[in-house]
Order: sequence, then structure tokens, then C-alpha cells
Amino acid sequence: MQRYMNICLELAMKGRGKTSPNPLVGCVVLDKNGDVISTGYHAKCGENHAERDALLKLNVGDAEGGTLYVNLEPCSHYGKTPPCTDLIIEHGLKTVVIGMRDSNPKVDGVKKLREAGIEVIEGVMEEECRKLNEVFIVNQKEHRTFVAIKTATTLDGKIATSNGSSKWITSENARNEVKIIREKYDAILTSSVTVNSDNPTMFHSKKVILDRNLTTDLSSKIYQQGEIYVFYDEKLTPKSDKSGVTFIKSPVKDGGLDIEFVLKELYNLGIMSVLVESGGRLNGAFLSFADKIYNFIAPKIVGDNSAKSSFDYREVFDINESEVFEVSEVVKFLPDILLILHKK
Ligand code: AOF
Ligand code: ZN
Repeated sequence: MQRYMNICLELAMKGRGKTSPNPLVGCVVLDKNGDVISTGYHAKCGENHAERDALLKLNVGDAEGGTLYVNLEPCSHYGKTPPCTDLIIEHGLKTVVIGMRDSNPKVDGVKKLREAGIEVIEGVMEEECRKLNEVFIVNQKEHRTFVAIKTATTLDGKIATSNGSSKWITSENARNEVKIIREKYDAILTSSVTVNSDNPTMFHSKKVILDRNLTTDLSSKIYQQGEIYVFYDEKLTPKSDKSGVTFIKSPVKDGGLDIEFVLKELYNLGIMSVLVESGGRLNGAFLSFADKIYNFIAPKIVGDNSAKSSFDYREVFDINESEVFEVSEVVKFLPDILLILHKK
């Protein structure tokens, strides 16, 4: 069973970056002899679900008595597309194997399939399936934007020297992976400090800049590409504008823009996941909201206490007050490594 669920996960990944706010879903159909007769996946929000994509490639009857594998419980509601359960029932499948239940409250596909006499096997590779759709699960259950922080540090946790020199801590190998990670998120988010000091392009279709005092220059590289949302102190007024740039007023809290407000606005804008790429202060401000951290580590030591750290937002005297995370993955991008961590 794992074999086919693995194929579902691989197919699902083909939709990466294009399905939001919908989940990543892949599907494999076997006939009654156990031969794979069709596969499908959800390619884009608004388009066919994985099950429909796979079944529409067949004639009714081809899959009669067969088994359908899918990493997410089939939907049983009318959304942008009709219920997949109806099509599964119409095709006469005997068994449906699913990875995880759908956290969308409108969906109760398992019940509907069982009522139609179809055997449903649940929980196959559930952990992997949940990991693939971690953003969708947080969106559906908590009605909020999923937050990830990406940082690239030396062995001693530094992101720049004391005077801000930071190019390049990690290798090209690691930096290429960052581009792939960015694509998994609906938007990337950075601060005016990063824009003003590094003038990065941060190629992405949607970018968010927290610019409390409106100090960034609209001719900076970051503004030359993508759709941009600039959050600023509600007491100020932007002096210039540019097409593709939306200015959003924000209240101020604890000496910076109110992060809770920013995240709510992003959710209302349909930005379901955000990758924070900035300096120690902003990383610190987002830490209590972070679901996930990507920490690239270069095998280098700066060795200067006044060099800038990846998280720098408070004074701590008791080591037990440290924020604790759980390592979920360690990947080599030699000479660097990537640690993927989740909130404990
Ligand atoms: C997907 N792709 O392959 C599956 C989904 O508006 P709709 O009709 O596209 O419905 C979206 C919901 O359908 C989504 O929130 C999820 O609960 C369910 N399953 N969605 O986009 C799929 N199987
Ligand atoms: Zn569906």
C-alpha cells in the first residue's frame, strides 16, 4: 500500500506552488487485477481534483472492483468542482485507500464512500501526508497564515559581521535550494532593514515588506518584480506610489509593526503561507508565530560576539528561557547543511 501512496505523494508535489489555498493531492487507480490504470493530481486551484483528474482518463467500468489511492480524503461537497466521492462511486471502485482525513469541515468523504458500500482504508503513510499538506492543515484548522522563517548562519549562529557584511555565508548549492523553498510559499516577507542594507531582489510572485517608517526606496531591486505589499505605521502617509505596490496601514506594537495584525491582513489577502527572510529583529518578532524554521548552516565561524545573530530580539539571563524546536529533517547541501525545525 505504501508503494502507491508514495506515488500519490510524488504526483501531488507536481502542483507545488500552484494549488493554494487548496491542498496538494495525487491519486493512483488500480483495476481489479491490481494493475495501475490511471494517475492524476491537482494541478492548480480551481482545476480538477486529483481523483477527478485520474478517473476522467478512464471509461466508466475500467476501474470497476478496483482500488483508488489518494493522499487526502476525497471531497464530498460542491466547491469550485463537484464532489469526487460521486465520481468514485460512479466508477464502481471497491476500495479507497487514503492517507489522511480532510480538515475542511465541509468534507466527509469517508462516510459517504462507506455508505455507498466502498471499503475505506485510512491512515496509510499519514505522517508523510500531513507533512506535505502542513500549510493546508493550519489554514483549515486555525484559519491563519502558516509562518516559516528561513535563515542562513555560520556555525556560531551569525548572519553578518558587526558592520553588516553578509555576502555570501552559504554556498551556491544552499542558495539554489532557497529558491526552491520560496516557491512553496504564497509570499516571502522581509523588512526595510534588509531591503536598505542588502538591496536583494528576492524573486517571487508576492512579496511583503514591513517598512514601519517608509524608508525603503521604490527603486530598490525588490520593487522591480512581483506583486508587493508594504506595511507601514498608520500614523504616516506614503509619499510615492508604484504600480504593483500596495501600501497597507498597520498599528504599532512593542516598538514595531503589530505582527498579529500583519498576519491577519495577509490571511484576508489570501496569502496562506509566508516565508520570513530577514534579520535578527524581524526573525525574533515572528518567532512566537513560527510554525517552521529552515536554518542553513555553513561550516564557518565568525567568532565575534558583536557579529549579528539570526535571532536578536531580547535579553535572556536564564538558558531555560530559550525557545525550543524539534528537528524534523537534516539535509546536506554541501558544504552546508539545512536543518528543518518545527515548533515543539
Ligand atoms: C483540491 N484538490 O485534489 C482535493 C481537494 O473548491 P474546490 O471544489 O476545488 O474544493 C476545494 C476543497 O476540496 C479543498 O479545500 C479540500 O478540502 C478538498 N479536496 N481539493 O483542491 C484535490 N482532493
Ligand atoms: Zn475532490
